[in-house]
Amino acid sequence: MAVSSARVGLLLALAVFFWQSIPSAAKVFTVGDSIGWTVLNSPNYTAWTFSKTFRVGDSIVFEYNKQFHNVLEVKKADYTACNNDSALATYTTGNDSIILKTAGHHYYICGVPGHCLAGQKVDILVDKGKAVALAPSPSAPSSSAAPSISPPFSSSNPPTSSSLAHAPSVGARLMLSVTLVVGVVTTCFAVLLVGF
Ligand SMILES: *[C@@H]1O[C@H](CO)[C@@H](O)[C@H](O)[C@H]1NC(C)=O
Ligand SMILES: *[C@@H]1O[C@H](CO)[C@@H](O)[C@H](O)[C@H]1NC(C)=O
Ligand SMILES: *[C@@H]1O[C@H](CO)[C@@H](O)[C@H](O)[C@H]1NC(C)=O
Ligand SMILES: [Cu+2]
Repeated sequence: MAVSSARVGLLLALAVFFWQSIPSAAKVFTVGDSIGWTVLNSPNYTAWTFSKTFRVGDSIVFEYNKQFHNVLEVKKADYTACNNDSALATYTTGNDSIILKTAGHHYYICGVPGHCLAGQKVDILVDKGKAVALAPSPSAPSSSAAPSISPPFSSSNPPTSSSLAHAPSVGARLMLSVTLVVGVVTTCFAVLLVGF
């Protein structure tokens, strides 16, 4: 009996393994949520990033009044020093959607004098090697109810276009897992009957 239990456990582990290799859907994060990108009431964007997991393929959206703010992607030193004169990228539309294409830190500040020093800065740490499928489009944010399961393999390589293929819907994932579980149970019975 102990041997059978071990076998069942192994098969269940395999099912979980396959389930995890199905990429989860990309998420869209609005920086600051409903508060947006601002200096009013000194939002703490470090606190905002806590409890969030950013993955390659996810997007962040900066929403702000473009008369008063902008978004600069900067290097770490410029993030720390609030230096606005060597931006890696500049965004000024007031509704900037940025796809997180690489793992590691992505530093953003507002370039308007004083704003970064007042806390309008955010360090987005993107998980290593945990790519998700691309969001359908920034205008159609993926459901936050989507399970956030990461693939089991770790890789420091940026995802290729194939790994950014559309993710199966939650329904498809459910169907797949049901199929897997049915397969596992059937296999277990077969194993028990043959008694091998
Ligand atoms: C922002 O929040 C983080 C995490 O809660 C905290 O460590 C940090 O001191 C806060 N910063 C400010 C300026 O309050
Ligand atoms: C950077 O700061 C200077 C003042 O120090 C300001 O005139 C300029 O507009 C800022 N640049 C950006 C891109 O916000
Ligand atoms: C930003 O753009 C998206 C579509 O790209 C739209 O759904 C959203 O309402 C816009 N937000 C603001 C504050 O304009
Ligand atoms: Cu600003």
